Amino acid sequence: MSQDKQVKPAAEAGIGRRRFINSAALVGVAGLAACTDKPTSAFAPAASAPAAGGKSGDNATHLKPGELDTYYGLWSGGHTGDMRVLGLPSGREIHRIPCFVPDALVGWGITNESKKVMGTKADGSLRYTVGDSHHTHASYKDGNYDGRYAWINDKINSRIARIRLDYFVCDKITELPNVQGFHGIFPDKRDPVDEKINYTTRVFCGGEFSIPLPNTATEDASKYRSLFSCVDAESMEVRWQVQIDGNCDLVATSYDGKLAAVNQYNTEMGAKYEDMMSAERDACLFFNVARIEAAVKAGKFKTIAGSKVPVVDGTHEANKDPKTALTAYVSVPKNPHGVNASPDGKYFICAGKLSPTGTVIELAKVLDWFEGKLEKLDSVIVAEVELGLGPLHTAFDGRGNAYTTLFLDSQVVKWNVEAAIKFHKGDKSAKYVVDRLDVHYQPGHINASQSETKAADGKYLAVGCKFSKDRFLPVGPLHPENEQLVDISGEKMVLLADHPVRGEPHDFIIFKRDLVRPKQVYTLDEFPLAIKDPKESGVFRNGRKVTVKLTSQAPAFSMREFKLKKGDEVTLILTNLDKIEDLTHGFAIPNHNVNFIVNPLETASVTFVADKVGVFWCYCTHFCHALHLEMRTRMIVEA
Ligand code: CUK
Ligand code: CUA
Ligand code: CA
Repeated sequence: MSQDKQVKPAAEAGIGRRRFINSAALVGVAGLAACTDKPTSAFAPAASAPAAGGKSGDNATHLKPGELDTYYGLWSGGHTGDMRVLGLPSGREIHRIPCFVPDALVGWGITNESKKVMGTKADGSLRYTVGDSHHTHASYKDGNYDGRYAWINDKINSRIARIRLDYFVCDKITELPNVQGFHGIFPDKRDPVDEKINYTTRVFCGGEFSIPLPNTATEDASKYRSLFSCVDAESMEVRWQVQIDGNCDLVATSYDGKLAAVNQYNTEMGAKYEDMMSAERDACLFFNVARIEAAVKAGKFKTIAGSKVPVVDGTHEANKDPKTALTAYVSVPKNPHGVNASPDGKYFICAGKLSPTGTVIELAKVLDWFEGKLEKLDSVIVAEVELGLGPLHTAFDGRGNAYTTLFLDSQVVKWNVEAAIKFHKGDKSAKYVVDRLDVHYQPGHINASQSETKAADGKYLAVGCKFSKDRFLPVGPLHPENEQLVDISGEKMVLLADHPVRGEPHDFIIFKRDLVRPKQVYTLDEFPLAIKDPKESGVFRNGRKVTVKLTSQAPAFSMREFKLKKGDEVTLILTNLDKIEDLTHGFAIPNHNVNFIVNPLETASVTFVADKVGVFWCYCTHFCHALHLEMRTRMIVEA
């Protein structure tokens, strides 16, 4: 970082720097947390920064009270397994959408409806209560977001969740069979064959960890394999998988729908990090989507024990002939991390991580190779240029510039892709590095407004800094992450703001607010169990199984008390008949582990055993009315 002049950008520092990162990168990574350099005041948030959109002189991130943000941001929640919704440029967190982990506010993992989405064991308890979400992406139409869905991964349990962007709720979760460490995720941007399908119908998922297939206690790691999975965007079923050599990390897709790619850092198929970084080069692995689907249709697949999903062979051995190949392994420098698609549709950029380089791959040439028109696969690489230390992820401004995070340098480097290609071709006068900006500290993901769409608008850049160190008031040993916002509307990047976030978002997308049309009131028809009239309320007994039907209308529940017998297995269904926007009620039962909310015209249900005799005041937990505290009903459990 430039406040510590000992560390120069790699492009200036030359070959010695490259050697350093090849041999000592992991030592460098391990030492980061102990880094003690203090930022100077020059790096404090720029109060007088020019605002994106041309309003110079005031801070673009400060919205006046009542003023709305112009962009939505969808952030992954990391270990909290949720998706977070931010407004930008203010950076205000507006919402959290629970997916993989129970959430006490809405009763996620408590209500029967949410448990069904999350998945349960035979005894009705949740299959998993932990998650680890990294990547979030949304559905496309005509190369831009269409506001239908977003998806998010759970690395721990290899689950993919879908979020409906009309209600901003998770409606489906699928567990990928025979995959461990499901990491990268990216929807396709259109169909590779059918002209009419110009929107997302598939979501691609990369398996990062290799395992024995089927999973046995095999110790020889060279026998482990990874799978690349395709999930149907509508049904959320796994359509097919590809067995590959090496592993998958991040995923990118092309605008023509023909190609998907993953960066591979463990082509060595090592089980220890020393083994995983033993080769000088790894790969960016391309998938020919139409050919894979044709192979599946033609029955050229196997299945792996315990799963019916077709698995095609994407290994080196089976894909030597370009004209029939399903996959192409493009050699890129050591342990690459991100792979990102440029908004002009021409390139994928693979960041070096353990190499200080960014690799630019021309997609037209990859397609030529698959047609047998390109002799050497290596010639799909049109640039491999030095960017700085520890390049990870890349964003774009739609004006030909790429922005790559440099984890070890704690910088963002802005570079011009066409200039980098010229430089690589031999024109050493081509200055491809446009600007460098210190960020605080050790950035991972980066994304610009509309970056991964054809409508990249080059206004804002968000940088997910993994370490915040001294940027916020200390709160004990656990520091927040620092999400920094940068104005990229001009030639120079301008740091606008720091936003603390709870650990640990990895990835995020930022898009214009008019691309989604959220509904703020449900309709009763969305819910098969809806109680449409308070008169349908009551206690309905079928032996020990009891159904309690209840509605809410501020400030009362439809029954002021209801009676049960000790030992009853109770299913309580609650419909909120208030139809006014923002009028949410809660429902809590003391000592029964029940608390959930119902939004306007929403229905939710819970099942529990009334195992204690007594009076239990069920009360509204969500402030709704002047008589909110009085909004209660008595559950009377008799012996
Ligand atoms: S990974 Cu976290 S910084 Cu899971 Cu996308 Cu690169
Ligand atoms: Cu209903 Cu508070
Ligand atoms: Ca490697």
